[in-house]
This record gives sequence, structure tokens and C-alpha cells, in this order.
Amino acid sequence: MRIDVITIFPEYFAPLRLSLLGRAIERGRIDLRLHQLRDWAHDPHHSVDDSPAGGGPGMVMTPGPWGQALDEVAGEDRPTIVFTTPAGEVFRQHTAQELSSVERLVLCCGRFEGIDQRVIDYASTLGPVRELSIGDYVLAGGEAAALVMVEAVGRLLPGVLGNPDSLTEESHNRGLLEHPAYTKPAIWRGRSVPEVLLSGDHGAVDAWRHAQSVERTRRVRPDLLPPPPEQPCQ
Ligand code: JDE
Repeated sequence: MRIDVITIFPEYFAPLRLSLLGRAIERGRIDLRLHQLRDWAHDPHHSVDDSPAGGGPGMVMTPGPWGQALDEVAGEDRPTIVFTTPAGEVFRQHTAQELSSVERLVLCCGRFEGIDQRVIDYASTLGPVRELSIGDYVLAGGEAAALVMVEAVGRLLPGVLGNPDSLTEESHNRGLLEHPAYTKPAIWRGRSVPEVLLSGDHGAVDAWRHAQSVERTRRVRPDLLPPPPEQPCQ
């Protein structure tokens, strides 16, 4: 998969060259291309922002550089174009799965109070557009959100994970939080690995893990579970 990132901080993406994703980039399974938005800003200061139309605090990213960057980077391939924004739909595992099936992604990182809306409207003439948020908080810029998306999408690509078993396992667990994990030694600082995990009874292990997942989900993320049946009054 080819992933283009348009940002005023291309250096922000250096950590992607480490570890799992780094190896996938080296081997060419992920073709990661970073672009400096300011390269398309032609005024003496390479400005990318201006004051908001209608007034108010802060600055808005100006459409000129974005338009040229998108024309050049998107080209004729009709890539999926992602804008990272707290005003977008929430990026979930399912979103990562959808994005992992496209041939080309262009990730656009907003800064300041956002990007002139006409850029997003125009981008949809170049390819399918997704406005995505990684969660309900405001970042200083879209770079950290884009980094998260590259990592979540990248690890789903064929040949990126060493052991694709961990992917099928994940989908079995779908909708529930992970059960706790243990390894050796069997006793550490007086704390034992739960007996069932040492029993060799795979059925019992699976049942225990499932119960742990359900219990943990109910406790910390009840929103992930189907609503409990309504209790009649009296
Ligand atoms: C992405 N979850 C959070 C922030 C912004 C007021 C202040 C800031 C496209 O425009 C953006 C992008 C960002 C950075 O991304 C996030 C984010 N997923 O914060 C603003 C808007 N209003 C705008």
C-alpha cells in the first residue's frame, strides 16, 4: 500500500521507521511518502495559515497550498483522502480494516483551528474523503492522529505482522476487551499464574479468557456491550 502524508511536520513521522512498521517500509510493503505542505506555499514566508473568515481567535489553514499539494500528491489514482480532525467520525478497528483494503491513502494533517472547508470539499473531487478523529480530545495538530492511523492500518497489511495468527485471534475477540495475559515464571513475587492457564485444558482456557473479557468489558467499557434487558417497574 502507498501512504502519502501531507504535513508541516514531516519529521513527526520518523518513529514509523522503527520496529514492525519500519521493517515493512524497508521491505516495500508500505510505500510511505512524506510531503512538506510549505513546499506548496510560494509567498516569502511559506505561510500556510490566515485569520478566520467571520472573525474569532486563532488561525485557519489557507486553501492555496493544500489545493496544489492535493492535486500533485493524489494524481489520477483516486486515492482515499483522510483528514484528521476532532470533528470527524471516530476512527475504530473497523475503520482501520476498511482503510487497509485500499491501494492508496493520502493523510492530511490539519494544524491551528483547522483547514478551510473548501479544501475538504475540493478533495472529494479527487477521491473518497474521510474526516476521522482518533478520540474525543483536541491535539495541537493532526500529526499524532495520522501516526496512529498509519500504525493501525499498516499492521493489518499482508506480510507486515510476523505472526498473522494474532490478527484472527483479535477478530474472535471482536467487540470485547482483551483478557489478561500471563507468561513464565508460574510464580513471581508470590503471585501465581491462574491455575486454569497451566491445566492444558484448551476448552477451559478459552472459557476462562472469554469470561475475563466479558467481565472486564462490563466493568470498564459497558458501552461496548449490547444494552442489558430492560427491567419492568415493581
Ligand atoms: C484528531 N482526534 C483529535 C485540531 C482543532 C479547535 C482546535 C483545534 C483539521 O483540523 C484540525 C485538526 C486538529 C488536530 O487533530 C485533533 C484530533 N483526532 O485534534 C483541530 C479544531 N478546533 C482542527
